[in-house]
Amino acid sequence: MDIMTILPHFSMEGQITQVREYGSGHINTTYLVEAALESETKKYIFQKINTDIFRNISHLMDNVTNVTSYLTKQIQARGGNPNRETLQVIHTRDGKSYYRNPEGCYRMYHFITDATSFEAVEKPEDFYESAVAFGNFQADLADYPAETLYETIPDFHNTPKRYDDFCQALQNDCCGRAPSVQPEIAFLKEREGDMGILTSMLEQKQLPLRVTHNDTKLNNIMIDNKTRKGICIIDLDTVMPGLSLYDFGDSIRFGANTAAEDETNLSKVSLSLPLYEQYVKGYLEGCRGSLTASELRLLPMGAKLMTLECGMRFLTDYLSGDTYFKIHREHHNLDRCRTQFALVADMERKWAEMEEIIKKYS
Ligand code: ADP
Ligand code: GN1
Ligand code: MG
Repeated sequence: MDIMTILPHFSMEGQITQVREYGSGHINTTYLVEAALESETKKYIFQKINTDIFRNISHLMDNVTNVTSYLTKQIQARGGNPNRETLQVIHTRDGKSYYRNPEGCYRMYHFITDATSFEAVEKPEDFYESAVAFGNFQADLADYPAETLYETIPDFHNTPKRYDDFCQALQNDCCGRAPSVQPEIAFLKEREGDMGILTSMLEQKQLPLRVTHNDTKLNNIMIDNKTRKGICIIDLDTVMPGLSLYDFGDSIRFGANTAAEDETNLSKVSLSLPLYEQYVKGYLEGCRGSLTASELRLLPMGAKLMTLECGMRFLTDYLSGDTYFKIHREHHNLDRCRTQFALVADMERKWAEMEEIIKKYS
């Protein structure tokens, strides 16, 4: 891809001075672009969107522009700054939300300055603030017309469907890796009965379908460097109708783990109950009392199933030859799978405490 021929299609300002790969997302390829104006440097985020994973980019970008326009109005109404508090799409010079050439699809956002997306919790208060912000995000979108959102990845958090996909990959075993992952396969099979707990409650209308983010890892939120508040939720590719338990669960999976998602020393992996508690407190505040009794009761299950599902997705990708998640070393997806399963096992050990903490704040 020749970036320098693609960038001029976007309505960006200034003379480009630097382009470098940026961030550590597993899906898109992200660049920071710097451009000089007379007295300032402008920064932009430029992304090659993963078109193997997102099959309809026009629908995807319609979701992003519609959700960010909706949020912009709400932020303006409360006197906030939409340029810092939500993503802003930089359109192409012919007014489109993305640029397509034979090699792929590209988009550009304003860069949110003086803010950080963390790979791990440095201060518990930051995790609390991220929880408030993710809760607020859900509350802000409570009246968004959900039926107008496209499902950018169908069945994204349909855990039983993810299990079927895993079984299929296991049966195919296209890389001959199955014999080396017998303990991981057994771990999943032992928990087969848990997989459908949330989806069947959703089907029976015992849990409300909401507009949710669906990918609430800590590095998908910008924390303001000065105020340390969760200022902007990013990575809106998977904003779709979903369960609040998905958003809560995925944040716990990533942020309340005492180790990195790809840690190889599994003795470092555990659920930090103090971080879990900070998140519960912040998320419930951010949701502003909107969660039902069933949602509250099932928050620990959200954390467990999102962690189990993510581990299962890493394992499925490992069995399928690492075609979905970006990997940076051999067996990376297997390492990731193992941390997730170790975390699930620790949650099961700490189940009573996890439930107790929910009771304390509801
Ligand atoms: P992926 O889907 O691959 O995770 P993201 O959209 O999350 O891609 O972007 C990857 C990283 O780039 C983020 O974790 C964040 O650090 C950075 N980033 C993305 N958008 C912005 C933005 N508008 N301003 C500043 N940083 C951003
Ligand atoms: C991916 O895009 P990113 O890196 O924020 C994935 C999530 C996984 C996560 C695991 C669209 O998130 O579902 O939970 O990796 N996103 C997509 O780290 O599949
Ligand atoms: Mg991301």
